[in-house]
Amino acid sequence: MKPQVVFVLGGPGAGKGTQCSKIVENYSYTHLSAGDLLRGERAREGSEFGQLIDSYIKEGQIVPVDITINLLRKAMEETMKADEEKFRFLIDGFPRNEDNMQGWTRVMEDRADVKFVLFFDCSNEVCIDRCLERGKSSGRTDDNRESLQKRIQTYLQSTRPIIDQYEKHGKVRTVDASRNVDEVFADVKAILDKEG
Ligand code: UP5
Ligand code: MG
Repeated sequence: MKPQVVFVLGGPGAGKGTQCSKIVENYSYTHLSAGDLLRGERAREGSEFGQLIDSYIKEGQIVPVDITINLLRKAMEETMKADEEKFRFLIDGFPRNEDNMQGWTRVMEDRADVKFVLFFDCSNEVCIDRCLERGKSSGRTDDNRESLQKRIQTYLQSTRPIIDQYEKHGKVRTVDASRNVDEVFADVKAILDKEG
């Protein structure tokens, strides 16, 4: 069975991870956060990419796709190997720029079907407030004002154009993510119930 993929995009702190967790509770999807995979690789003893990932994340820059795509591919393969019924994936926080898109096309286009992009639309102010609030306890090296400015810049310059490209092909399902978690999820449910 070819893996079925939903890309989950939106600004830093838009609620991608929160909503993906709720989707997993209610639907047969596996959640893969590209950011979490990169943070895991950064923490892995013996990783040759630890320092590079660390500095990219702090600077709000997008890690070269070869690293990210290998982590995603491995995670997908391992999931399906362990349970062949698990072929539906939420890929959260990827693709974020043109380099990511090219990497996906090169490595994954023939191995997986992208169904649509779930886009959590949220103002920069709300995104920043949520991340600063989370930063009080998250331990994330990028939940501070300085990194957040850079993350927002990168999002606007590099990721929005990717969302726009998918939009042109009618592939984007947009949710107003500035509301509370349950209100946002009600819209997510309506989309998933319709799209299958
Ligand atoms: N919260 C969530 N929903 C809420 C709601 N509706 N109302 C009120 N509060 C809400 O939520 C963030 C915070 O807001 C939480 O405290 C939550 O409780 C609250 P979360 O669900 O974590 O939002 P999310 O969109 O997942 O935010 P995250 O910070 O994870 O987004 P980013 O896209 O910035 O982070 P990510 O981990 O994807 O990437 C981090 C870095 O990794 C990138 O900047 C980049 O350097 C690198 N990266 C790559 O290089 N390549 C990749 O492919 C992916 C990442
Ligand atoms: Mg996240």
